[in-house]
Order: sequence, then C-alpha cells, then structure tokens
Amino acid sequence: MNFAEQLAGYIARVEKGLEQHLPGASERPARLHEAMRYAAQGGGKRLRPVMTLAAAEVFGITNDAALPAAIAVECIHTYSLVHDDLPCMDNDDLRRGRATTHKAFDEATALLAGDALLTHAFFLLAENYSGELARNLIRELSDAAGSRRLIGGQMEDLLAEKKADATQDELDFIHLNKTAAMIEASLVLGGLVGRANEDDLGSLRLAGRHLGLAFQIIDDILDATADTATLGKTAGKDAKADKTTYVKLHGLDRARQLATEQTEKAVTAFSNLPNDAAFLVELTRQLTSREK
Ligand code: GRG
Repeated sequence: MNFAEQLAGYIARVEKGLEQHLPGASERPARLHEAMRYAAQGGGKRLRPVMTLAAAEVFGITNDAALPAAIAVECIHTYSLVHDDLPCMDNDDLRRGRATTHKAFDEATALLAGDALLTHAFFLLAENYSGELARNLIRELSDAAGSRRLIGGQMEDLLAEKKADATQDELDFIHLNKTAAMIEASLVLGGLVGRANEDDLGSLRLAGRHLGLAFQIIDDILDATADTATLGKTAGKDAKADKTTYVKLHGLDRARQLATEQTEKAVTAFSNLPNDAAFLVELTRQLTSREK
C-alpha cells in the first residue's frame, strides 16, 4: 500500500468511527445532536485522529482499539473550531467549505454543540478504556485541551489580537498551545493505547510539538497566500486584522524555511521510535506542502 492508500484507509476508519461513536442525530434533543454531527462530519482533513491511529499502529495496534481515542481527539478539535468561529471570537461564517455551525443553526445551539462535543470526548475515553490506560488517556487529553494548553493558547491569541504587535515569545506560546498541544496529544493517545514506554511517548510528544509548530506556520502562510475556495475557510484574515503571525514577523520566505526546520525536527523525533514510523514521517512531510 502506498502513502495515499494508507491515508485514505485511516480517514475511512475515522469517518466510520464518527458515525458509530457520536450520539445519533435522532436522539433527543435532535437539534443538538444534529448540530454536533453537522460540525464533526462535514469534512476536515482528519489529521489528528489519523495520527492517533497511525501512532497506535507503530506499536502494533492494527485493529480499531485506538478508534474511540481518535474520535475523542476529533471531538475536541471540532468543538474548538465551532467555538472559535462564534461571533464572540473569530466571527466566521465559513468552515470546512460550508456554513459554520452557528450560521447553519444558531449561536446558542452552536455553543451547546461545542460544549457537548468536548464532554463527549471524555465519555468516549471512560466508556471504551479501563484502569490505568483510561486514566492516562483522560489525563493526557484533558491537559492538552485545558487552560494551560488549548484554551490558554486561544486566550493569549485573543489578548494578542488587541495589541499592536505580539512578540515572538507570545507567538510561540500561542502556537505551542493553541495548535501543537492537540497534535502532541493525538500522537501520545495512540502511543498510550499501544502501551508505548515513557521514552517512546516522549518521542511522540516531541514530534507532535515540532509538527504542531510547522503546521501553524504553514497555516499562517496559507492564510496569506491561498484563496478562500481552496481553504474552505476565509483567507486573508490575518493581514486584514494586522495580526502578528510568522509571515508578519519573518516574511514569507523565512516563514517557509522555519516551517521546514520544524518539519525536519519532527521527522528526527519520529525516527527515534523503535518501530517503523514511515507513514507518520511521510504525513509530516506532506503537511509542509499542503494546499489547505
Ligand atoms: C475555542 C478553546 C478554543 C480554541 C480554538 C482551533 C482553534 C482554537 C482555533 C481555530 C483557528 C486556528 C488557526 C487554530 C490553530 C489550529 C488550526 C490550524 C486548526 C485548524 O486545523 P485543521 O486545518 O482543520 O486541521 P480541519 O478543518 O482540517 O480539521
């Protein structure tokens, strides 16, 4: 199987997992469950859950044992997008190539759907794993999604927007927490299901940190260079808001160089794993040249 076939296989498992593990659209209250499914099942690259499945596979998990963990990660990622798009935050009306959840439903429903996706992630972990593994998965994901990381990164991002210029240090905090935390957790959750040892979990975490930084720099570059139709979300927002990004601080060429440096550091961390992580290495490289 080549890389594209492997990726398609992982994505198909994630789509099936979402269908299976989200509350049914007709379950009461149907409007809430429809909104959760609208947000979660309407496209998206599925990068994070694919990484969970692939990291588990590095440690010999070829069945669907890591699938509930992968879906939990995607639930949290989706909730963060739904809330980020709300009028009180980014106020966006396009996400994943279609109307944002608050546009397709209404603000209150989108807020609740986000809350419910966040909560459902931890239900999935508690329901599908037990003992020490369940505890470790819940600890890892709640830390990544919490006030010190994802939510903290979002808070600093909102604060930075209000200032004329953010510093490199502030930008790094935002990227490491808003973007890299969930990518690290995606990989570590897969490793935990595969019973990886501490050293190997450390390598996955480090790879996720560098991959997350590369991913966010590329995201900044795409915002400046790609169009809305290709991205499936509004392009050019950073420049319009005069937001401090890698592109604003360093220019396009240097930003590209920095993304490549972070990519190579992620590849090095993956190569420290004892088993073949060729798929994760190729995924990391492809993300550097992604178009959306
Ligand atoms: C509201 C707590 C809270 C957090 C919001 C995710 C997020 C934090 C904000 C969205 C804006 C943004 C640029 C975040 C950085 C991470 C990022 C690039 C998210 C988009 O991830 P993709 O490109 O999205 O993997 P898809 O739609 O493909 O899943």
